[in-house]
Amino acid sequence: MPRLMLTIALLALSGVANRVTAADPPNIIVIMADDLGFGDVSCYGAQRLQTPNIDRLAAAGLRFTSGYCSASTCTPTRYSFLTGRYAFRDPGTGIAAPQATALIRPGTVTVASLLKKAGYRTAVIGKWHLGLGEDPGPDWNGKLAPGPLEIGFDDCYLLPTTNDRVPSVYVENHRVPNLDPDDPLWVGNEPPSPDHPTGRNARDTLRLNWSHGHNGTIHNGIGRIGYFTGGEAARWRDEDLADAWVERSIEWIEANKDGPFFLFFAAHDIHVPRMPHERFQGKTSLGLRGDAIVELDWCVGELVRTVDRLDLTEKTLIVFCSDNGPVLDDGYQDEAVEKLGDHLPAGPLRGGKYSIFEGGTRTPFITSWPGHIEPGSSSEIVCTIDLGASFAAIAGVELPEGACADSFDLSGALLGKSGSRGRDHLIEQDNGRSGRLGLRVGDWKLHRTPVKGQDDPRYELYHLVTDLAEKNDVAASHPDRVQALSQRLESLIEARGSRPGF
Ligand code: NG6
Ligand code: CA
Repeated sequence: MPRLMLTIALLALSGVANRVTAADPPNIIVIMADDLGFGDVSCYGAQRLQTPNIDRLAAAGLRFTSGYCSASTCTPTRYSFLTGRYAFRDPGTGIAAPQATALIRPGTVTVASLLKKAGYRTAVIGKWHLGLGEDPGPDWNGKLAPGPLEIGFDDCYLLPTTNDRVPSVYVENHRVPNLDPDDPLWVGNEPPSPDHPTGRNARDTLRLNWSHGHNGTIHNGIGRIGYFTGGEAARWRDEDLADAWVERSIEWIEANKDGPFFLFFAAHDIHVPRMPHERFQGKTSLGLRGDAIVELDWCVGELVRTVDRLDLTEKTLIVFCSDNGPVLDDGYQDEAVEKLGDHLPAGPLRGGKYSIFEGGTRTPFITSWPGHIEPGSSSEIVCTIDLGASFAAIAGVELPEGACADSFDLSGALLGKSGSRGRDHLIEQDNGRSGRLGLRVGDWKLHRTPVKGQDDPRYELYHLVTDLAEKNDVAASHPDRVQALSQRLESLIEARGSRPGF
């Protein structure tokens, strides 16, 4: 066999067959929900509320039952999604503080920069929470750089931190829009004066009480994490955030309809403080947490309707996912616990936000591209960290040397191509400071928990096929498997990267 043909044959056998490169690269929309659990939408089993728009997306596309985000908190998952690197490799990528500076340094290869290189127009609209600016902190009254525009996004319209962290303003490209120079923003870690109203000294004025933390500056009747003053004209109302993301997204998609475009729609729903628009309040029996899910579902519907209206349905790949698993009381008394009833936010999974149990990182995960993805469901293991390498393959760009260390090209599995496989293994992390990690390999899951004062971590082992809820630790009866998996995990941690061919 001539050498070229042999090479082609070997490539075909060696997993390059999993790769899908579109002749005409599709527009790509990633809709990332915040704190949405595996069981929180009706197409994943929720019965106490309906999510018709998310369900329709799933019915038209692929519904993954082993779709993951890489961490069980926001910042590390977003960091890994954009950079294709496990966040635990880069200390300091846990939940970002209000005054955090840009965590992803300019020049880093990201999903956005890869797609930009392939000729896409790129935008992020919604929650950022990856820091802005340089030391000693973001210049809230001046130029907020570096940020998304320095790592591959052409446009951004942001909730700069989180909806429970100060400052409660929007950021558009490099600036806080509508900022009155006579009313500058001030942001700090301590109250600016003893009489500054906070969730502690003016608790009786709050319209949503806190349960833990969230007792700093009061904005819109709600205590926040951290302190800020000024910028009155630039502030948002919690109730209007979803409308703002949707309105901006529709305008942006219309302006870029000739494509190809990449939109990262980073919903703030259903993160605390859950305060959906008045028209969604009271829509479910689950209280504000359920109502926020309905608001999120409406956002998804608006985006899909826009794509359809512009005749882009068959030209647009939509991915729906979450940034971590569910939490009920995350610091406000919003009746998420009291009104839960028999709703299971994580479905059949154990754990949720902050945890390495499956409920922490296994979430709703849907891909839809009518005419290109055969509708159905998939049990292949896929993760938000893989979107970088997979989108690069779909758009036909090579990954530069050293980029996206842990991002697998799963374009075949994500598009449901027959015979295409997902990951054989995945590391699941929590917020990243504890050293606690999970390793899923096929049907097995190893938990590694560092123990204070001891060299060796403690291991647990679960067989997910017979024990999806991770209730029976079988480590003691499978010492060989624990040893093999823990060695594999240690070598993955030590490695520079885990992507095939990296
Ligand atoms: C925690 C906050 C929680 C939430 C989380 C980040 C307190 C007591 N808890 O520190 O409310 O903001 O950080 O959530 O303040 S995430 O989804 O953005 O990672
Ligand atoms: Ca989150």
